[in-house]
Amino acid sequence: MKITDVRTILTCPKQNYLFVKILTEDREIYGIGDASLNGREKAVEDLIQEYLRPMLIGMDADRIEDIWQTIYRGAYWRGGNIIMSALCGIDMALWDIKGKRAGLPLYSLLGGRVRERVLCYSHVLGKTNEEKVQKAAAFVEEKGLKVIRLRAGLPSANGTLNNQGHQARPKVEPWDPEFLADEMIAYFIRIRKKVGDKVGIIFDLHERFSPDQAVYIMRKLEDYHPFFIEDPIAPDCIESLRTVRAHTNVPIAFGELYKDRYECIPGIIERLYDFIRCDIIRIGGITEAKKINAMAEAFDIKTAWHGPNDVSPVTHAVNWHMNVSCFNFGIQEDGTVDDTVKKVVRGGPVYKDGYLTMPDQPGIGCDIDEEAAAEYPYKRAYIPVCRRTSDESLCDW
Ligand code: GCO
Ligand code: MG
Repeated sequence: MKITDVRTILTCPKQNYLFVKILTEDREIYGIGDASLNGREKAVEDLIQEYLRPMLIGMDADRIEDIWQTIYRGAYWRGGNIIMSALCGIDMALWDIKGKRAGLPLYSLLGGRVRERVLCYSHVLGKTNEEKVQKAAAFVEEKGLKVIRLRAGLPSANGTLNNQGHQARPKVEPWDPEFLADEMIAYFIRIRKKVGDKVGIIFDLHERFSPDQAVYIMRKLEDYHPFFIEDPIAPDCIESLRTVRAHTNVPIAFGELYKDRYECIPGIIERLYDFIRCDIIRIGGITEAKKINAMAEAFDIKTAWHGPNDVSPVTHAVNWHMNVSCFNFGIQEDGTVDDTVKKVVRGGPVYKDGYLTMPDQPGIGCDIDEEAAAEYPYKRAYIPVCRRTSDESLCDW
């Protein structure tokens, strides 16, 4: 079945998203994918429109692997966030088409169900850590959560949503890793005491600490049994991850910033982490995710795919299909989808009592209302940057 067009839908219902829509010679069958790269959406759109669309028109939509390799290797210059995000938008849309043609949900194409529902965790939100400590127990109770997630940061951990205005430059947030380790440890312990021992607590250190600082925090938290510590350090130096791993026995989740399977390899074969948590868009989509998943399974590493509030329901749905069909699933991050986003994107996982489910539908099971999307035009927005209050130097956000 030939590809007849590749369209991009750039929209900002609360958050900028870049969706891909691939049309085929069967007018009834099209695929939807997500190519959103928070803070750099237009660069991805240009790559798709200027270079990928012309070469994809006329290609056989059934040949997902061949198209993936052609985009990845065929350009000679390979990898990186912009290329991999574009590749993901196309890859997801092709899997969606394959599912619709077969009349089967994506999970079925991936091997079929191995579980009925998907254990998930939610972010404890609030303007200050103090507010989060106060709210945590009620939040767990009301939502029926089995696992919650905290983030190291000051003052708010509301992520990057609510970017309603055009931004001329990134917002600057304060962060002093040298002086805040003890405060972060105390924060975790206070939450543990509030929610009790039965609730899992994930602590996302968000690449914000150096290896020595991360080890200091993690060792102090060993007795408070974190579900896992997420991205304790930046991913750039594998030796640093080896150091962290060697000095603490707390479970580690890693890889939110990885861009392909090759970056995952050293950590997987040395078991430097217990959970791999790539972002499915960043690594080039379902085709790459299933390869990473298979490598991780062989080394007893579980999955915890990236899926916060600023990820669209299309990607949440893809995560869900992966989770429900892969043996080595660990847990899934569940982003609350804003009501405005629901006007633009239909479908996606449904939350109930700590788990996610999705109704059976062919393909990924999501659609974009293009008229609604047009009512929320793109607004330039950046991911914030962190600077130390002490000397104003830049540190990892
Ligand atoms: C997480 C993440 C996110 C990212 C965000 C960037 O949920 O684990 O670290 O909150 O910061 O997705 O756009
Ligand atoms: Mg994270």
